[in-house]
Amino acid sequence: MDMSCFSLEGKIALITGASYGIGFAIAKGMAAAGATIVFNDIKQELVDKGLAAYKEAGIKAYGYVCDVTNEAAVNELVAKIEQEVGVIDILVNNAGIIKRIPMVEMTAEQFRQVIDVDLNAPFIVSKAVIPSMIKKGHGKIINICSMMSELGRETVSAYAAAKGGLKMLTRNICSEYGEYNIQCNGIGPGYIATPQTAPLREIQPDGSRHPFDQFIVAKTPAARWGDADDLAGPAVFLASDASNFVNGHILYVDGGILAYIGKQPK
Ligand code: NAP
Ligand code: GCO
Repeated sequence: MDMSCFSLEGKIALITGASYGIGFAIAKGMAAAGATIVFNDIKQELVDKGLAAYKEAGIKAYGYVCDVTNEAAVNELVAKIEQEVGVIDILVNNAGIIKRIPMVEMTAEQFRQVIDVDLNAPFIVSKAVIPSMIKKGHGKIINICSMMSELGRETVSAYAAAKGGLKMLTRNICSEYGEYNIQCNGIGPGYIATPQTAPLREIQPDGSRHPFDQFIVAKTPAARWGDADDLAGPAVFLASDASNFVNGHILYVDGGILAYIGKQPK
């Protein structure tokens, strides 16, 4: 088998919200496979921080300021990228937020904010890039889903609703645009050590590990939190020609947590 099917040489990848965290790790992996990296963040200072981090990693990335919930700004961003870099071959809808609030204490506005970033924005950005992918005759869209695309837990009602919706948006883009050689898949990370989950890993005043940290390690067959770099290989696979007949699939990269009922407490 010709392994060049895993190469991303000559491909342009837009990873949203990729100044750091999972997006940054996925971008590094795609760059290593030959892709040209384009990313955005909400604030110039974060774009600058991201550009410096990419440069330090030996990657010449293109960074733009853009709030992915703003459709006009996203359309402008895509047009600018097409003009300055080229047509986007690979889109990773990575930008996301979470608000951990008990549902009955969460305001409708807070719920909407999470849905806006985690579900509406992937719709907006995908809609902006698909026409050019159709013209080009191919495209890859990777939506960063979650364990919460399958499971619920206390305080994450908005996030779970968004990520569950993102799973089905992934399947619908697959259904609607598969005939144009566009593959739309999801990656469902398990619990990954990034700024987003830092509050769940804080060392307690008595020096012990956070109870949720202990819970997740016990619930994960790999017996560890994931590292953002654990997601790079799966992302390269879904961005490459190696996955041209994989469509509408959510690839869980979770150390086995979804497969495991959990240990009997000692
Ligand atoms: P993170 O560390 O909080 O990074 C999120 C990134 O998204 C930041 O760069 C953030 O920029 C950006 N962002 C947020 N709102 C944005 C907007 N409106 N427009 C543009 N950029 C925006 O999160 P992460 O842990 O890397 O997670 C990345 C993705 O993976 C998210 O979709 C998350 O839901 C998902 N995920 C994470 C885990 C995990 O355990 N960490 C597991 C499963 C899925 P700012 O810094 O400017 O806000
Ligand atoms: C939480 C975590 C999770 C992870 C991830 C798991 O509060 O439960 O933040 O939601 O971010 O989505 O896959």
